[in-house]
Amino acid sequence: MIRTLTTGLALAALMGTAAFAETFEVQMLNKGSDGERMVFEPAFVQAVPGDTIKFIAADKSHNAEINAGMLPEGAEVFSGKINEEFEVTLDVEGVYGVICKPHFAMGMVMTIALGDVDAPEDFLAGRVPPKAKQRFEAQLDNL
Ligand SMILES: [Cu+2]
Repeated sequence: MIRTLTTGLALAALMGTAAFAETFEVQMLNKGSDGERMVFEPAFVQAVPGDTIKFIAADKSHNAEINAGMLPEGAEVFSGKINEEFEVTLDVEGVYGVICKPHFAMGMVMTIALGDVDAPEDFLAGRVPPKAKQRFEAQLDNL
């Protein structure tokens, strides 16, 4: 009897968590509200497993995709098409580096932190253009 009750409560807690999963909208813009060119806004999202990130093609010619190696172990790579609005639900805790392929060199990047995580040491170990690196570093300062 007690056991059943406990299981029921645990289930309710689980379902409660799912019901409160959030969706974060990220705009892909030619110009941000701070005047910077080629940006994701917001450029940093703090979320928890089960949350969804929705990329909005507010301006044309942008996409959102995981940069090579910039995701937690066991997480799935995602890649949106140019001008495509799409959403992705993330389940693996860690730090995700997202880029717009056409504007990577111009620094169009963003960071998603899933869970209470630190920046991985090798996050910027790959080939990252200077402007993108600068912005990633600023985003990682949020951790
Ligand atoms: Cu872009």
